[in-house]
Amino acid sequence: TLTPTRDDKFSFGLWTLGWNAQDQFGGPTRPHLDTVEAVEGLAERGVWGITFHDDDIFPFESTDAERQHEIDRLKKVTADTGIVVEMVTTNLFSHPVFKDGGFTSNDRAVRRFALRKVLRNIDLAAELGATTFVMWGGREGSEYDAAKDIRGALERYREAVNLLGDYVVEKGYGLKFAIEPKPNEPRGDILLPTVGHALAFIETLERPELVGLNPETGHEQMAGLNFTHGIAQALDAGKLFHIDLNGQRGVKFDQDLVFGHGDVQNAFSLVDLLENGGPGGTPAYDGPRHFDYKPSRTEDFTGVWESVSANMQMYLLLKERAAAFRADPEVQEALAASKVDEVNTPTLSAGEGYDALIADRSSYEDFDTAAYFGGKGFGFVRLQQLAMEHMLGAR
Ligand code: 3MF
Ligand code: MG
Ligand code: MG
Ligand code: MG
Repeated sequence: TLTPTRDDKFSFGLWTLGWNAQDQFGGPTRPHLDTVEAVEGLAERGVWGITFHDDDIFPFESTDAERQHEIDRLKKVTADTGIVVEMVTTNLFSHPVFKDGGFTSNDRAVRRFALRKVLRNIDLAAELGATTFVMWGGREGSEYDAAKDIRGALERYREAVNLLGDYVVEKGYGLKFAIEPKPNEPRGDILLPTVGHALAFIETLERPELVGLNPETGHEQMAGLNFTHGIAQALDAGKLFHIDLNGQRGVKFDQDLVFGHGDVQNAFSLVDLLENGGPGGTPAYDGPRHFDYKPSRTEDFTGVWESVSANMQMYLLLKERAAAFRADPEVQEALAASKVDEVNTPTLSAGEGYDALIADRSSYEDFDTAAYFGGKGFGFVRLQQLAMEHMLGAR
């Protein structure tokens, strides 16, 4: 069934459907969508959770009373609809004060202000019962190599994340952090540009266990990388704390298309990994299926709501197609012929070390390398064709 239910754990950023569609070259093409209307519409469509930046629900310069008023409205509509606030994040990229970054601005006073803004929002995240706090450092970077001491900036990034770790531990909050990598846009180059860079950085923190990743489809694909590979490596490291699903077509600006409306083959392999990549074909990830996309600038509110549903339908459709692919006896035979599962067999036998490997003549001296020239192939093309036929509903 392609009808979403809460059990599917779909969630949306309020900044996605709420976007008023302004871009670098043109103003808004539709009004901002109010929080209460957005949450009600999501709940009606089977959505389970929402996420937001502080500035999505109360403007940057709000008074304490205005801020509280908006928080109360959000609390009421989430209670009325049963929608969960699963993740909260802080906007350290829109206001002019952050033009050279938040945690890594060259200006120390800005860095202290950024930390205070985040600490305040961590309290709000905990109060609303969120379990993940995302950090997308969109302005942490540079356009000019002469303008930024990258090692110093990474030190300051680490100092900031370490302080936030102290805070949540000492306050007893049940929150974990998820860093969201992106290679560029809005900065010319952004720090922690890919999943791999962020994984390496996390290991340098005081509390690496508190910090994981929130990878976004389009962000990896903007760098020409394979998102499914990135997610697999994040899972391998135990760091897939959250995910931003959307669509991107190639190496260009951050398109934020509907999930599956970009590289659909990669979307298929991703859903297959998330849903069937765990032990014995179980899901490999049990967190929110979170969409971070933008309803295109061409759309009116009917189109906005259609795009909301399209994200979930694409996910469910690909999940159904991946299940059909896995269940097909011909696919199972092709997977076996391609030795896809053999990569899970350790290369050394139990207890075998290099001495035994060197003593095994069949591994080298007697190994028939010549048989690989013109010999049996792996059959990967046939396997991919079967995947495509399932994807396109031809099987
Ligand atoms: C930008 C993004 C961000 C982050 C958000 C935290 C505005 O390309 O993807 O969305 O996802 O700041 O989740
Ligand atoms: Mg993005
Ligand atoms: Mg994007
Ligand atoms: Mg994102």
